[in-house]
Order: sequence, then structure tokens, then C-alpha cells
Amino acid sequence: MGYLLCVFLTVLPSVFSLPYFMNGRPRGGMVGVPVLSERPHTEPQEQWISQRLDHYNDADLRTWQQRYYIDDSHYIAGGPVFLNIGGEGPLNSKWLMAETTWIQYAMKYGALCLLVEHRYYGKSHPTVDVSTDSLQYLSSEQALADLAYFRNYIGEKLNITNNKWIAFGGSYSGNLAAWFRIKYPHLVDGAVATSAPVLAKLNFTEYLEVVRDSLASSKAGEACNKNIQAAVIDMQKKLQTTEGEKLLQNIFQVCGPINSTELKDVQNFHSLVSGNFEGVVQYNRDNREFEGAVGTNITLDTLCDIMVDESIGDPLHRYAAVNTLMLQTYQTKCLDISYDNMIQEMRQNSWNSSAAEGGKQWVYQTCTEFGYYQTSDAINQPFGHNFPLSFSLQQCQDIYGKQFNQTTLTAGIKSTNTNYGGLGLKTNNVVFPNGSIDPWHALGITQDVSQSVTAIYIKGTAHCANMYPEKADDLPQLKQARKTIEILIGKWIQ
Ligand SMILES: *[C@@H]1O[C@H](CO)[C@@H](O)[C@H](O)[C@H]1NC(C)=O
Ligand SMILES: *[C@@H]1O[C@H](CO)[C@@H](O)[C@H](O)[C@H]1NC(C)=O
Ligand SMILES: *[C@@H]1O[C@H](CO)[C@@H](O)[C@H](O)[C@H]1NC(C)=O
Ligand SMILES: *[C@@H]1O[C@H](CO)[C@@H](O)[C@H](O)[C@H]1NC(C)=O
Ligand SMILES: *[C@@H]1O[C@H](CO)[C@@H](O)[C@H](O)[C@H]1NC(C)=O
Ligand SMILES: *[C@@H]1O[C@H](CO)[C@@H](O)[C@H](O)[C@H]1NC(C)=O
Ligand SMILES: CC(=O)N[C@H]1CO[C@H](CO)[C@@H](O)[C@@H]1O
Repeated sequence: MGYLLCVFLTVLPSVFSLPYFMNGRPRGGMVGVPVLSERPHTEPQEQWISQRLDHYNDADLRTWQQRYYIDDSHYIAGGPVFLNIGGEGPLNSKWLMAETTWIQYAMKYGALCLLVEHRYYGKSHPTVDVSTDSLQYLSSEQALADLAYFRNYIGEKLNITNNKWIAFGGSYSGNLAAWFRIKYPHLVDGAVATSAPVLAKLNFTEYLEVVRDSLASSKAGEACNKNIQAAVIDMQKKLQTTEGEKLLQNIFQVCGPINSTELKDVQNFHSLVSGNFEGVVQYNRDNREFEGAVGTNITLDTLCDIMVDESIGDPLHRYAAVNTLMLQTYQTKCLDISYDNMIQEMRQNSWNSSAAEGGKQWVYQTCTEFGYYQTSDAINQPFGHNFPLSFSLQQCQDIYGKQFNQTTLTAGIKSTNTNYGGLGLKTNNVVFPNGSIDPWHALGITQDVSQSVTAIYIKGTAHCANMYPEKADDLPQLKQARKTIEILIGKWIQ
């Protein structure tokens, strides 16, 4: 989820037992780091602004330091101000240094570029730790209030209060870009909300259905899904015998013996191996760099070619081969299916823990505001029905505490949609680009809402594709989408 989700993966601890892809969020955040081009780049300096911990309690005077970057190298006095909103991961200055789409727009329109980190992610630490009690100040509403304060502060400081301001974001921060325009229309003149899942939803069954459709669009076609389904059925069967458990442990490189009576481990196992496909589909063929360009050459064709490759063995062995490829790609020694290990790690409260890289904070937001659970409750998809909604809800309680139950989350989701409007949002000068193979599009604005709130459908592209630097072999409709957005921005800043 803005472009912001810029990732600084190189500074992360090297030991990681949490899965690479959790609840639709890859390590580092939902918008990856763009690939830098060859030309030399100067690294912008980190800057800090003092923010209120709780914007909604006047009696609480506590403050914290929020990180941001400014790039004025394209700015022409009086030009627009581009505010790129950070999402559920650390800010990365590469978004300013690479020739990402918003930078190209900035060059065209002489814009001042601002990148702002989201509270609780990266280096923006409002509290001493990430305990449940500390996380009570983590919400989209507090984040929007941070942005409003930031906008006024920078406006006065740089004397750009009366310039035109445009917000950018992708995925969750795409929501924030649109919601910033909705909630603070006097502070921002337009918003580009890429791949934004503006509808909060508990049981996000559409996700796996889009994954299915996207896999069917691979070169291997529907056979890819058929073989995944066969593999999952075989996996379920093997889990019924000790011999089968041993075989699965071996071919899926599971870290320890599998005990099928441990239901949550089995659910976790199924969820992890289907995650191999979800992560690749979500980011298929974009110009993005994860962990130093690792994994970006793996496409849904790569995975589906494996699923139909008879030389690898039966569908189960092919499913395992996909898993092996992903373990190698992310340099993971073995597949840890232990639910307790995952929960223990997610319960760590230190900013230094691997969970505080962002996973713990993001899952907290899903448990309080958004849901978005990519459950296997969907009927028509190949991954089986082994990680139901209850599995995700259980995690909320096990990680943050008993009070995070289905009732409280359902109420939280309802107020999110009431607060921002869900798919019925009312605003103007907002564009919602979406990619047809991106599973998140199912919760996005897919049709023009009005003349000034439009959807751009990019056939054949994945999550946030239009934000990354252009490649020569980008699909023509992707190039066209970038152009259309550029023209819209031109209108908004007139
Ligand atoms: C601030 O910008 C305005 C134009 O928007 C200009 O008229 C004014 O002189 C500027 N003030 C300072 C102190 O630079
Ligand atoms: C498997 O898990 C069950 C339930 O927790 C436990 O009773 C049993 O001892 C475990 N079996 C092995 C071989 O560890
Ligand atoms: C992806 O690129 C890496 C590094 O260049 C290479 O080692 C790997 O074999 C490639 N993987 C695939 C599936 O093409
Ligand atoms: C976290 O890591 C930093 C830098 O490595 C270190 O200075 C600090 O003491 C650590 N804090 C905790 C609570 O472990
Ligand atoms: C989730 O949604 C699916 C599809 O609409 C439905 O079949 C399933 O029962 C739902 N699950 C729960 C727990 O409500
Ligand atoms: C959920 O948690 C709330 C708040 O602690 C509590 O009032 C409610 O009774 C709980 N509901 C269920 C079904 O456990
Ligand atoms: C994948 C998806 O939902 N794409 C939608 C994006 O928006 C267009 C309208 O512009 C819809 O037709 C697509 O269905």
C-alpha cells in the first residue's frame, strides 16, 4: 500500500521466522522499493516534525517525532506540492531518487516533493514500544490528522500554504490519499489513490478468487488452478497419516515434524503455501525491487509453468517445488509452520523485534479497522478451505488480547466505512487506478463515481504498477494510464 511504503530492507535483522508474506503484506510493506536507474542520485536528508500522540484528546500533550523527506530539485517557485503518503512500512528515499512516476510528474509540473512516514512504521515511533497498549494510537484517523498538521506546518515554514497540493499513495496509503482529500478538502486539491482498497471488509473472499483468475490468465491457463487444487487435496490426504506427514515435511522443507492434530499449525501450513502464489500474483512483473532485486523475476508464469511441469512429478511435488523456489528466493532455511512460534514473535513489544518491522502494526490495523482477511472461505478457488476467517480472527486475540474479537472488529470495520464512505465515497478530484490482476482491486473503486472521481482500469497489471519507473516493455495500457493521470493532475493544479 503511497508510494510510500518504501522499504528499507537492508537494515532489517537477518533472522526472520515470520513469513515473508502476511495478510497480503510482504515484509517491508505493500509497495516495494523502486529500482534505481544508473544516474547518480543524491540522498535527501532525513527531517523530523514534532506531532501530537493523540490528536483527539486535548488533555494529552505528549508528542513524538515523525520522519519526512523534501526534494526541491524539480520545484519551480509557485508550483504544486506533491505529498507522497507513507503506508504500512518504512519510508524509503529511493522514491525521491528513482525516476518513479510521481517524480516524472514533478519534473513536468515543477513540483515540490514531500515524502512522509506513517506513524508507527519505519523510524516514526510515537511510543516506547509496540505493545497492545501502545498501539492504541495507531489508526488511519490519527495518521490523517498527522498529515493535516504536517501540511499546515510545512505550508507555513516554506511559504507554500497557497500552492496547489496533490496527495499520492498506493494500496493502504492510496486509501489515505483519497481519505485525506475527503476529510480535509481545504488542505489538498487532488489525490492519486493507486490500488486503494477503500472498502473495509472482514471476510475478503474475493482475494483468492482474483488470484485464481490471474493464475488462469497465465500461459499455463486453467491447468495451473486444476493442479493447485489437486495438490491441496493430496496434501490434506497425506496429513492423515504419519507417513504422509513425513513426506510433506520433507518435500516442503518444514522446519520440524508435522503434527496434524495441531489444527492451527495445519491451517498455518496451508496459508503459508498458498501465500507463495498470492505474493507473486500481487506483484507480477512490476518494476520493483525487493531485498535487492530478489524475486522480481518470478512471475505467475514462473509458478504456473512449475505447476504444469510433469517432469517434476505429481501436482503435490510441483506445489512443493514452488515452495522450494520461494524459500530459496527469500533465503529462508526452512518453512516454519508453527503457529505458536509465529504468535510468540508477533507478541514481541520491542522496536527491535522482527515483528515491529511493520507486520505487527499492520496486523493490528487489520484487527481494529479493516479486516481484509484473505480467507479460504471463498467457494470457487483452488487453495482448499483450510484457513477460514476464524483462523485470522484467532490471531487477533492471540497477538493483541481477548478484547480483539469478532464483535469489536466488526464494529471497527463498520465505523471505517461509515467514516470514509467505503465504495460510496463522496469527493472530487480523485483518481483510482487499478490493475486487473491485482487481488486488492476487488475492494477498490472500479467504476467512475463522477466526472471528477474516476477509475482507471489497467488490464494485465498488478498492485500499484503505475507508480513504479517505466520499463520499455510495459503494457501500452499501463503507459496510457500514467499519461491519463498526468493530464488529470494538470487539470487539478490549474
Ligand atoms: C510567500 O509567498 C507569497 C506568494 O504565495 C509571496 O507573495 C510572499 O512574498 C512570500 N513571503 C515570503 C516571506 O517569502
Ligand atoms: C500432537 O499434538 C497433540 C495435540 O496437541 C499431542 O497430544 C500429541 O502428543 C502430539 N504428538 C506428537 C507426536 O508430538
Ligand atoms: C531470478 O534471478 C536470479 C538472480 O539473477 C537467478 O539466480 C534466478 O535463477 C532467477 N529465477 C528465475 C525463476 O528466473
Ligand atoms: C535496539 O537496537 C539498537 C541499535 O542496534 C540498540 O542501540 C538498542 O539498544 C536496541 N534496543 C533494545 C530495546 O534492544
Ligand atoms: C465468507 O464469505 C464466503 C463467501 O461469501 C461465505 O461462503 C462464508 O460463509 C463466509 N464466512 C464466514 C465465516 O462468514
Ligand atoms: C468482545 O470484546 C468486547 C470488549 O472487550 C466485549 O465487551 C464482548 O463481550 C466480547 N464479545 C465476545 C463475543 O466475546
Ligand atoms: C480489476 C478491476 O476491478 N478493474 C476495474 C478497474 O476499473 C474499471 C473501470 O474503469 C473496471 O471496469 C474494472 O473492472
